[in-house]
Amino acid sequence: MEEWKKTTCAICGIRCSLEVKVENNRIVKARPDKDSPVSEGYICRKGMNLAYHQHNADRLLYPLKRVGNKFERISWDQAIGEISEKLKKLLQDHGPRSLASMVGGGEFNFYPWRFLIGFVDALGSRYHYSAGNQEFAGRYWAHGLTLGSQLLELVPDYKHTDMMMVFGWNGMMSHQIPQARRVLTGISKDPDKLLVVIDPRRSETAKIADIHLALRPGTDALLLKSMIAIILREGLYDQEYIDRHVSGFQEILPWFDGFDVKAALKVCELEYDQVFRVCQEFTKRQSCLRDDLGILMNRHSAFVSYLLAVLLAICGRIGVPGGNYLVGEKIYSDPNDPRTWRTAVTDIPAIAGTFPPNVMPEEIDNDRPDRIRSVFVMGANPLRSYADTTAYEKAFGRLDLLVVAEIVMSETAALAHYVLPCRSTYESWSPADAIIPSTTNRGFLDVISRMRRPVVEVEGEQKETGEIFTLLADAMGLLSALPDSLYSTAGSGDLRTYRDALIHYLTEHPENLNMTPFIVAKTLGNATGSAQLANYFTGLLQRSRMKQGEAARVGFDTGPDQGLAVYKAIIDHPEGVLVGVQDLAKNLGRVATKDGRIRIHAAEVEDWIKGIKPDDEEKRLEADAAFPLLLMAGRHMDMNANTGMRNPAWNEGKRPCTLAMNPADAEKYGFSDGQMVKVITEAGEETIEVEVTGDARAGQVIIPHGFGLVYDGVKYGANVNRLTKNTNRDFVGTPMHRYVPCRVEAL
Ligand SMILES: Nc1nc2c(c(=O)[nH]1)N[C@H]1C(S)=C(S)[C@@H](COP(=O)(O)OP(=O)(O)OC[C@H]3O[C@@H](n4cnc5c(=O)[nH]c(N)nc54)[C@H](O)[C@@H]3O)O[C@H]1N2
Ligand SMILES: Nc1nc2c(c(=O)[nH]1)N[C@H]1C(S)=C(S)[C@@H](COP(=O)(O)OP(=O)(O)OC[C@H]3O[C@@H](n4cnc5c(=O)[nH]c(N)nc54)[C@H](O)[C@@H]3O)O[C@H]1N2
Ligand code: SF4
Ligand SMILES: [Mo]
Repeated sequence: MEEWKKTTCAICGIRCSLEVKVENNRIVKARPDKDSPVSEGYICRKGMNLAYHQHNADRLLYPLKRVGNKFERISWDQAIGEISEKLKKLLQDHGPRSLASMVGGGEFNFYPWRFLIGFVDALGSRYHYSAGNQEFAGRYWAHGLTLGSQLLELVPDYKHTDMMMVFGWNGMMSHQIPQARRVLTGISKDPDKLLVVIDPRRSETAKIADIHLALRPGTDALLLKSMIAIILREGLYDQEYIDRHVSGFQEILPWFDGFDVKAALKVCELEYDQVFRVCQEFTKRQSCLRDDLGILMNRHSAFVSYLLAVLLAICGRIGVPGGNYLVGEKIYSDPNDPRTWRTAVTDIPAIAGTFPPNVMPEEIDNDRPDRIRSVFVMGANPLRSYADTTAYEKAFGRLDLLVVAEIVMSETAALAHYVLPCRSTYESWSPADAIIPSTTNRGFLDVISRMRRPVVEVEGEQKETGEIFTLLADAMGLLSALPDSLYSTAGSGDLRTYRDALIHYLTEHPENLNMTPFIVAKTLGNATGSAQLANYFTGLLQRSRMKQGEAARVGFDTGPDQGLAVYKAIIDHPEGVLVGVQDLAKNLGRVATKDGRIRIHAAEVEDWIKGIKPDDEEKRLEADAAFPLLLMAGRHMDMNANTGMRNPAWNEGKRPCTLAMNPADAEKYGFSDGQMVKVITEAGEETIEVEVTGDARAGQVIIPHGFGLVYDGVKYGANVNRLTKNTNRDFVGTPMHRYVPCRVEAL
């Protein structure tokens, strides 16, 4: 009999609701879930091919220990015992600063992060490296200054907007907002709406734009400074909004005084009239803005994010219908606070509590006594995902302890001392919603929750990541004796009595509050078979004990059992349950600066903004004779899913990993389609096949990321991060992957 089970896609951060067909414990097909209020029947090619992610030859089944050049299968007891002994010794000899965590992109199975981070925190280290920091650090930094919180995002209200302006985002390929292709083609086709795309090349999104500003790569700072200067000079800004919600307006005026807009736009290779028209439309319409890696992983990353916030603020587009709404948490790692940890060698402060993967090799590969000596990796593959594979190989070779919690034998796991096999998303309980607010076409930001349940059984000894780090925490002596009441109520099957016992225990022992996830995992998790489900339950209880704030619960009683009722509804409805509605009229109340105003003047940016001048930028942009082309190192397209789709069979018959080159460059340098070439950069070289295509702008070549994986022992495609130098980064540590000087040579 055909069995379709409801779950969600874990291949990108959007997490569309899906149904999967399971035969003999294998996912054989995936289709969109039409019942889901989140994705409303939406799916993309990656979701359709989910089975390649779940079932592949590299899946890990047992704990492994490296002995010489080989891995040996060991028991869980041995793995946990040996890792904890080694770690205890390292911490004793070198202190907590010698330990770091590394978590990945937020795709797949993001929920267990908290266990690794909680584990490392409890051992006294604040060195949390994350993929998020490698893409968003600049934005976090800018939003910390302007909005008072590094984790507040400006999410476009694309349902009500009549103009979406896009900087360096190729949503038609990468998604990044729910149902991206539907939304973008909808705006594009509507004669009353405008889609403006700012991208050096004719990306898939640029192709459907009403206006495409094909600026020269790396010149967004000049363009933004020009746009703001135009808006100020022409009086196009929203004075009433500024008076009510913005601080520092008068103070920023001198930054733009006398700025030569025409000369600047010439450097950007853009027409003044066209940019002027975009400014007029943006200020007169219910406009919103969306930016992404094209600017985040590019020159002046953090400052460009700052200018975007200034642009939105002076046009009155934050927290208003059709504009950008504030979504996210209140977190600010103040770089001026001595309690904020900084990296030892590269002196980079934590941003939103995390550190950039770009600097990790330097933090390990040095001779300081406080260098990093042990790293725990979970859900990340730094040996393919982060800049400078060569630097990583060397640095990881110097670690005393590298533990990788993975579902596959990744390139990073292959270097580990211990590899711990995790259950995949489809073998565990894992909440689907946390990062991206679910926006449906009901017209406001609904809060919808979904919980994924196991749809297939494990075929080996894999454990939930939450359980693995609970075992490690216990072995490290971090879980003090817990009262019998927690075990007995956990085993009773009555969640109410467990809840009461837990609240009682934590009230008596507030010092153990930060160990709650592990306490819950060890008691309720063990009794019910899932550390992650148990924690989800207690998480909901906590929320219901708090005031709901903007997200007033819909349709649930507000009594003491509210959390339990919500929990049951979510378990029963994997397609999603509406648990709250944000009051958008109060959205601007989320601004977390001291006076509650969007702060557009900050001393930190003054010198830089003044220094952005056409002549100086032109000089900085001049190509080095040895590296005449610009490599866009990493393209997010339909044939990659970061490093999460290892089996190359899902792309059979396609050309997934090529060097995209404009026909003009192919002719200039004498390359032909299909020819094998060597791409050379400051960091290294890699061999790849040329694809002659208008997808690349003249002077620019493109390689996707997520390839060069060694699947079932064979490498396929080029590893773009062999070509990226870890030191080619912004001051906050973000890699300049969209701006890598290179040359191409025939083989
Ligand atoms: N040059 C270049 N490099 C890039 C980019 C680029 O544009 N250019 N893009 C970057 C971006 S934006 C990102 S977000 C990063 C992402 O890079 P990473 O942070 O490395 O994340 P992923 O490749 O998404 O997944 C990493 C690992 O998680 C494992 N995994 C999957 N499911 C589970 C699970 O349930 N449990 C556990 N423990 N592990 C699991 C996968 O097997 C995979 O090996 O790549 C970056 N790398
Ligand atoms: N299919 C697929 N989808 C994915 C992923 C994947 O691996 N595969 N990964 C996911 C992840 S983790 C992420 S972070 C997102 C990333 O999603 P995106 O940021 O949309 O991905 P990119 O392909 O880097 O697209 C950025 C755009 O910026 C443009 N660009 C390059 N240089 C410049 C410049 O100087 N200025 C401007 N204004 N634009 C420039 C590029 O031409 C490109 O069209 O994708 C997610 N979705
Ligand atoms: S958009 Fe993302 S979540 Fe949705 S099907 Fe595609 S890969 Fe999966
Ligand atoms: Mo990403």
